Amino acid sequence: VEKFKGVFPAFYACYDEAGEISESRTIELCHYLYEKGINGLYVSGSSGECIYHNLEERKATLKYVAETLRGKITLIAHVGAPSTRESVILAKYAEELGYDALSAIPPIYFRLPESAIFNYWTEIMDATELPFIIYNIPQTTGYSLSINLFRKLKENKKVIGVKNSSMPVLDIERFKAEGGDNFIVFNGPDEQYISGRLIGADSGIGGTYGAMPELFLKAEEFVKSGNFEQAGKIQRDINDIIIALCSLNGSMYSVIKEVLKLNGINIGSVRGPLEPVTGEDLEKVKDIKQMIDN
Ligand code: HMN
Repeated sequence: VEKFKGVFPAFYACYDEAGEISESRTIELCHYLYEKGINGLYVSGSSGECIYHNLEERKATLKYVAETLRGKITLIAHVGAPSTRESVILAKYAEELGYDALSAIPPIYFRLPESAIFNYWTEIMDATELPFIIYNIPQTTGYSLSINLFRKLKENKKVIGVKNSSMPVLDIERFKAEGGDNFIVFNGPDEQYISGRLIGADSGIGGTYGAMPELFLKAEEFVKSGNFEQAGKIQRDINDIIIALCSLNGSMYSVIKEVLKLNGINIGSVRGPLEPVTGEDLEKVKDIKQMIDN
């Protein structure tokens, strides 16, 4: 379980100027984040725009990241997809590539009963020998993981953790209490990293870490050393930055990608229907970079 502890940026989709997945830019972002000292990556999740990628594009991203960082840091492959069939293909591929664990959202679009959700996750787990991390993100999937289903899933030895992105920090505490010491709970909401860690999360996976890895690594350091005053201060700074990242006319990920450009990392923009930052708001990205650097 030690290798699943720490700060895990959710990896961003890297596009070329034509909007296609870019191998060289994916590799560049890998090196950039790796050199910051992160503990691992969560690849092809929400922040990776996985929902807008076809199977070949998702495989390509999984491959470029694995080839660059396999063996250096912990790699988690998110393989949730519209159909079980596609998820299983991605799971097997991730195993071949040497990923350390799999993770998946519950089924999307149709509201399915818990029996179907259980079967979906179980079929993914049965497809490989890899450990599995449940992904609970009710605000985007419409399904909030129940304690009953959690308990049932936990009977499967492959289930080693949950990435909890629901907003109540209480959910983190409950999953940790049910899961026990060797069970890894990942904090999802970046705005509550410190709170999540204090109430029981072992680690964090987040969509804004990539924009400010230093701040989350510092926050983690302060939590570890018990310096809660400083930890709280960093969290409040982080939250001001997240609110700023969400205040411009493009989607949060497009703003983050503009911030990265100012840091010398060009991974293109976002894929529609996510919207790019445009016009005067592009200028405002500089102020956000300032906030991060200060
Ligand atoms: C992923 O790529 O799967 C993300 O890590 C999901 C993550 O939990 C994000 N949640 C949502 O997008 C709903 C957060 O990191 C989020 O981006 C952050 O808290 C800012 O609101």
